[in-house]
Amino acid sequence: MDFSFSKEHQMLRRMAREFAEREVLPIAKAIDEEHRVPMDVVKKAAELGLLGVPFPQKYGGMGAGEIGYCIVAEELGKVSSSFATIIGAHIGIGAMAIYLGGNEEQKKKYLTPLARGEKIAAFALTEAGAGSDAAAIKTRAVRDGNYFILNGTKQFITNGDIADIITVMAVTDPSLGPRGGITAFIVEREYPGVRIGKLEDKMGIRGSSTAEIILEDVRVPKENILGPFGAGFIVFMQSLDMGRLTLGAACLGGAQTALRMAMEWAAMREQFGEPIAHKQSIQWMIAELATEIEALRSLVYRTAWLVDTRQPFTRYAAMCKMYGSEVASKAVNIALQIYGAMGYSRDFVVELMYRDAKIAEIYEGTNEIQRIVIAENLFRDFGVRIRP
Ligand code: COS
Repeated sequence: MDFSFSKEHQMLRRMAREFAEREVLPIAKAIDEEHRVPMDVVKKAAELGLLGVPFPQKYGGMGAGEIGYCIVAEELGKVSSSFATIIGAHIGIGAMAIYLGGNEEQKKKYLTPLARGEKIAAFALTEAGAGSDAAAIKTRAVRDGNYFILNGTKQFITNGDIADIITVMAVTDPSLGPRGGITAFIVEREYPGVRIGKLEDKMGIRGSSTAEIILEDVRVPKENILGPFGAGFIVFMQSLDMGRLTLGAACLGGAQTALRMAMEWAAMREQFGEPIAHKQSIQWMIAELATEIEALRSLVYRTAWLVDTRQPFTRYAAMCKMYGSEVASKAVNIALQIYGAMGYSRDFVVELMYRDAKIAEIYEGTNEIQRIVIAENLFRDFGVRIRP
């Protein structure tokens, strides 16, 4: 399986797997039941460098690129979607926005402590009226001398309540829309006027937190503009491209665990005097799922390679997210079906995995939005715009 990975990447996988199995797996069920973010384990991940995997060493990162980060996301996804979500929101979109859009000074000041895991990041785009329609945000940033005054409410923000540094998308010119009218800002949690509102009580990924962030007359220095003024929509879309790829990697991990568990159960569970693995109906489910997992693995690592070799990858990241989440959902559905009534019981972890899987079809852009992104990208190659 690892034939094309470098020695360093293979070592990283071993380290991430060992960490995931030793530190995360044993608490996966408890953090779901207690609806608790395991900050102690996040700290241990930081000590190993796992909170800065793709970022260059000069900014406190591991320098392992997107391939390295996908490896870590896959290994974490195997044991806990909650934990993979915490790390994904921190690295994949929160800190990533600073890496992609930030200037040298911002990278030194903000990315470095994030990559070292001394601080935690969140990515604040979504609002009550702006989910799939990201450009419909209402959060406003108005210039006041050397500052911008931010007002608005961000919703469903992963890590919202634990983040020290929040990348925020706000409207700076309502007449211009996503082309020039939206600017990205780096907001410190400690700035006066930043408040945490409602904490979501969720169906799954309950070991991660999802919070409302309220911004009331928050004074943000103009040095904290992320990327060119008016280009915040692009910075955020580019960050989402990265996040979508690594979400696909986490789904790859989750799907493999579901397949393994389904097979172990099918080999052990006897009905009609023999293991149910002897039944063709079970074999077909397993064969089909294993094939899709292999296809997903190829898609994820090829896309990561495109990123690391600086080639266009937007459409492939959307494919990773869409296909990955659908394979993961199918995998947990098959595992639960094979477990039967046992899988529906909270005594077994399959029930938790089933609840955890659904969100990947929704967050970081619904799978319907991913289909639009893929189709638009494909038609653009033919010189055709499929939207007005
Ligand atoms: N990379 C670089 N630029 C991008 C881009 C990307 N991935 N996606 C869009 N842009 C650019 C476009 O090229 C366009 O500029 P030009 O017309 O000059 O080329 C500009 O941004 C506006 O793009 P578009 O017209 O496609 O904007 P829309 O408002 O129609 O929105 C979608 C596009 C639907 C794709 C976007 O709103 C989206 O991704 N929505 C989902 C949001 C999401 O993922 N939410 C999850 C919550 S955050 S975890």
